[in-house]
Amino acid sequence: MRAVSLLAVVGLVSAHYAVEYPTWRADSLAENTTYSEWNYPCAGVPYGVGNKTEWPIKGASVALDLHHPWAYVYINLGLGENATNFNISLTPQLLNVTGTGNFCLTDLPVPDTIADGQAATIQFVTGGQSGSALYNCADIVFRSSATSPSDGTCSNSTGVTATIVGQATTTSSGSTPTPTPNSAPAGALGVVPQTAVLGMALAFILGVMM
Ligand SMILES: *[C@@H]1O[C@H](CO)[C@@H](O)[C@H](O)[C@H]1NC(C)=O
Ligand SMILES: *[C@@H]1O[C@H](CO)[C@@H](O)[C@H](O)[C@H]1NC(C)=O
Ligand SMILES: *[C@@H]1O[C@H](CO)[C@@H](O)[C@H](O)[C@H]1NC(C)=O
Ligand SMILES: *[C@@H]1O[C@H](CO)[C@@H](O)[C@H](O)[C@H]1NC(C)=O
Ligand SMILES: *[C@@H]1O[C@H](CO)[C@@H](O)[C@H](O)[C@H]1NC(C)=O
Ligand SMILES: *[C@@H]1O[C@H](CO)[C@@H](O)[C@H](O)[C@H]1NC(C)=O
Ligand SMILES: [Cu+2]
Repeated sequence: MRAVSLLAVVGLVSAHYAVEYPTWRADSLAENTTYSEWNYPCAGVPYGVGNKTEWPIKGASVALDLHHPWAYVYINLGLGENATNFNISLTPQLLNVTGTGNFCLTDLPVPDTIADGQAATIQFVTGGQSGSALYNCADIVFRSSATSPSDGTCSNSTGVTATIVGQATTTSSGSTPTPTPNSAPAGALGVVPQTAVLGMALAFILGVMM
């Protein structure tokens, strides 16, 4: 096991998350590249490096491999080749996803104006306690004939659950979060005690070292 020096901690913080489906533009966690998930909008991976996945217009899903104890997760869509404006939200509710491992969202709300053959880029964003964000992108072509991977491929690991930020209700894996018109994030974004921050930092380190 590696010694937890300050340098190691800096390195460990770069463990972040992976996009399992659709195929990401490039492996932004690979150590032999200059890519970094800290970089907006696509982890420093230029357009054209990756392949395009044929992604269903109806019943579209995404799968992530999360490495942190919890993270805000939001997913945006930018239309066109080499999109730079990710102004369509596929997660209208800000999610706090707890647990590490596979996280799968199904039936994402793709706008019904999108036509077969439309090129686009999905932008994945995860946020932490400090407000800093981590990015990844996946390039796609919408296809009405395409189908998402079956449930076995896209599933939630045990203990991975999502809560809509600003809403008290916890949804367990397998259930769909219920939208609330008046959800206000203020309560959930309140002050966190210093001990919690320290605990989180340790959790980050331990979570990544396992
Ligand atoms: C980085 O390493 C991976 C696996 O070790 C390899 O497949 C890939 O080609 C390498 N990329 C570059 C840019 O060297
Ligand atoms: C793109 O697809 C080709 C052919 O399937 C594959 O060899 C290559 O590794 C893929 N590139 C990326 C970045 O996934
Ligand atoms: C994509 O857009 C960026 C920003 O406008 C530009 O720098 C880059 O050259 C474009 N890439 C391709 C492959 O068109
Ligand atoms: C989203 O961005 C695209 C590309 O810049 C633009 O054409 C479109 O009008 C924008 N849509 C909204 C709802 O802002
Ligand atoms: C995974 O969990 C989320 C949130 O709890 C839920 O919305 C989603 O449907 C689950 N995925 C699967 C494949 O059950
Ligand atoms: C997100 O969930 C984690 C774990 O349940 C919790 O510790 C954290 O405070 C939550 N964050 C917010 C802002 O609600
Ligand atoms: Cu990280």
